[in-house]
Amino acid sequence: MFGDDVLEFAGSVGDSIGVSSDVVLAILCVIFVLVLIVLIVLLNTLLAKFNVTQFDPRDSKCIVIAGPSVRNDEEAPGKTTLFFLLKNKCIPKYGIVSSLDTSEAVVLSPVWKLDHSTSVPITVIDVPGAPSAQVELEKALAKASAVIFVIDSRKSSFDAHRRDYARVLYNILTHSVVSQWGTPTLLLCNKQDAKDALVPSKIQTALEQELQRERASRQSALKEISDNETLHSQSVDVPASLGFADEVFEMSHVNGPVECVGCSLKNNQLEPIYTFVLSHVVTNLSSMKKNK
Ligand SMILES: Nc1nc2c(ncn2[C@@H]2O[C@H](COP(=O)(O)OP(=O)(O)OP(=O)(O)O)[C@@H](O)[C@H]2O)c(=O)[nH]1
Ligand SMILES: [Mg+2]
Repeated sequence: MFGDDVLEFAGSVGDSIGVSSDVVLAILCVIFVLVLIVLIVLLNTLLAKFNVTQFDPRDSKCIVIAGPSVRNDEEAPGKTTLFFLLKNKCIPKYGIVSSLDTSEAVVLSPVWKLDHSTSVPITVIDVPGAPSAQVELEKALAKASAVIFVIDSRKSSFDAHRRDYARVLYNILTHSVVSQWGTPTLLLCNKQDAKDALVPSKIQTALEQELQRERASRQSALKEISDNETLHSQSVDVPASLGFADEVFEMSHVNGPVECVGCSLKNNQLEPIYTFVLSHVVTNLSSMKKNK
């Protein structure tokens, strides 16, 4: 068999170089182990280089509420308002102040039913929009199975903060886990009750244009850095880019589904959120259960 062939081979090599077959066998074993180690290291390097994760790291029952923070509380998009509405079905009487910390709650809704029977508990995380919460946001996005990006639709507010919206949305859509696993994202155009509220389709188009600008400015900054680094012959880690470099950016170029809907949280309009979570989170749980 194969073992006999190896012994015979070790014997003949041993005879020809004047050592015992045991020594040849020991040398062959060492070479085999070394080759194995080199192969494992090479495979690991390749997987890390192409950012390949073998398993989905996301929590299948977790959604994240995100969006920028603004200086003026009146113009805050309404992330925490949404969080309280989902959690308590009402907004606190004492009002809401700008968030400093991440909040988390397990929410049950009669709409989020698995196979028309059991209500599925969903963990909702409200991450403050302040730049100091960037690390918190990255951690939350790494486990989110859906993201709700909240926007103040009022023209005056949206026009004043559209660059902030694009910057934060760009970071979300190019987050390594979100882009690799195609995490579904809902662009929630809140405050539709206001007279000057922009319709969701207008907001989506404006964000697409702004994201394209953001992409161009990041790419030119990156090129400058990489030119400098090349001069000093160091390698640069290239962050994920959004969409296709040579095409005008559209939300449909994003790896995961992106939906854009309007609502007024002030008027308790939670249907668009319930529907989104039902079709992108709860329905997936149902198919995961069937595949078990
Ligand atoms: N007109 C109107 N105002 C709303 C609506 N939803 C929320 N607001 C108001 O908009 C503001 C939103 O505040 P928050 O919910 O704290 O906003 P946030 O996104 O959590 O802000 P940060 O925590 O600072 O990042 C509050 O003053 C709400 O009363 C809405 O549907 N219509
Ligand atoms: Mg808040």
